[in-house]
Amino acid sequence: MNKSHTPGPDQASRSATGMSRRDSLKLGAASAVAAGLGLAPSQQAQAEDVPPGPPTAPWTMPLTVMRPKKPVAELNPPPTREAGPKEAGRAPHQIWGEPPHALYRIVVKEGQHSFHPNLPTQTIRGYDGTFPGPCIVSRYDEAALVRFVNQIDPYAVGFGSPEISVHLHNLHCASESDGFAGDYWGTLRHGPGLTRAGNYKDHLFMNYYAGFSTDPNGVGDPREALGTLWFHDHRMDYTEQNVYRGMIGSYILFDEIDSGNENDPNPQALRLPSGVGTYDQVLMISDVQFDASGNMVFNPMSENKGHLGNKITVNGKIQPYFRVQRRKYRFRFVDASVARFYEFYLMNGTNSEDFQYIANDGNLLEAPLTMNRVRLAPGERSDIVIDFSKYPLGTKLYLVNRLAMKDGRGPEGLVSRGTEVLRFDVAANPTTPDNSRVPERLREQPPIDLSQVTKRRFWEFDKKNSMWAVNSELFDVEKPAAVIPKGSTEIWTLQGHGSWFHPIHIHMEEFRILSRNGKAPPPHERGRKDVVALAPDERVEVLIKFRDFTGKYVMHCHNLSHEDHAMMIRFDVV
Ligand SMILES: [Cu+2]
Repeated sequence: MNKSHTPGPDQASRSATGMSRRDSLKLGAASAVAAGLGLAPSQQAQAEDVPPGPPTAPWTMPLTVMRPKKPVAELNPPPTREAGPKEAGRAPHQIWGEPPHALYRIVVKEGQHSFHPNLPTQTIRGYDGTFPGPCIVSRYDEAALVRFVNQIDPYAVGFGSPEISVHLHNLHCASESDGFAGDYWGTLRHGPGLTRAGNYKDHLFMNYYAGFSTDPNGVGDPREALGTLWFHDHRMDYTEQNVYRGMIGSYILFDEIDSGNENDPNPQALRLPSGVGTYDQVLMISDVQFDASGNMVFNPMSENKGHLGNKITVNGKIQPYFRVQRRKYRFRFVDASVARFYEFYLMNGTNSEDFQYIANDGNLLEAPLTMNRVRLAPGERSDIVIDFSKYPLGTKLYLVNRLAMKDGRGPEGLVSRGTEVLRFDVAANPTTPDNSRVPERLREQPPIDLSQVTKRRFWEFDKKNSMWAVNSELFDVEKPAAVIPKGSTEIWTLQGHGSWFHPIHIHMEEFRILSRNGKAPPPHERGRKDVVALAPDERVEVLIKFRDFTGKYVMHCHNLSHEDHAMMIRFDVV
């Protein structure tokens, strides 16, 4: 183990909790958790090295619809700028004025979850004890304060860690609320980024557009608006296990342009299909591995390749159906899987159907694209609009993943048939007129301006002594690999090596892809992004600014096994 990768203060005392992959490598294969590696016959083309899993009858239950979580009237004790006496020892909120406007309380705890009626109920660990966790709907004109209460038994056994660090993926966010990998906490233990353990931790999401601190009006740039975000665990060394066990949730941001109201009289409003939980649907995609008896398993000894499941779940269900009206719907895909890439097609019989592709990584494009596929790497998001008015009542359409993966190395290519993961049943005519639309112009993008670039940095993602490394170094939670003056604009070169894919995610700020192997990125990647899937030996150049907030952040591979296996850097904005 690299000496620079300092364990947190809790780790020496860890006993009953799950091992990290690094722990298990040290202990050797004999300590591996026994796991049945099952695979459904329909998925054999995707993972031929994994034996079949338990059969599950398709289309036996409806899609779980993600509806907005309700805020609470007050929190007790009330939130404060400095961490409260029973709160995990975080740094003070960088911005603190009026009491925040929407308060949420999310309890992180064990829960009983059914992925499918043919399988036994599983003990998951998630936000509010559900898989996936709740959906928070927020707006750019109001801050949200989310109190995460950790009720996981600090002596809990099995895979995963009772200490957590919640990251809201994609938010332009102050460091103390970003879920830094070393800021993990439970009721007994804490990571090196915090001063003490606690019962809860408040995350303040200001929902400011990037650039607010240099905008004379303090508003920031609406061209930087974010839309489809998700939160998940980020606890150093255990992120994969905690995410796999259920610590995922969604967060949606609206503003005046993407207002979440298809009947909005404001001429600025896009009037995209609206109503989170009605015509605006979050689809969180996770693959889960079940053994022959139908139990969810995780093998922390899977050679740190990346963990693949044998069943693909959509909002926590295997092959659900969704009854739709003959009208337009917005779907927000989130690849919440720990290692699996997807390429989804909308199949009508043997035809793959077109739809409007409107947002990549949650960011509306300048103009919609007509596409017939959604490709996602772990951490990526895509928003599409499907117009079901084209199809007669009774039509059944299937969302099919055709991207094959044998292991965590990366996609192998397309298979002809693929795996059906969700069925759309065109079941009714609209009960009210569909006033939604997909306008020809969506959201203007900030210009790509290279004149402000002050620094170039080079980051190479490769293996080093059987561990995943960045520039040959393992993650050092105490030491920044880059110290960046606030307000800087930089070009980062991300270089892959070998035969592995690495989906690279940078916290705090989005980037623009300047080139992929010297060529322009494909049209759907020309907006702002926060994850870029680096193909083997690929070189990607991105333009990125570091605005508004200071503190410690991370860049890492979003194949969570690679992340836990130290393919991560800390960078500090000062
Ligand atoms: Cu990777």
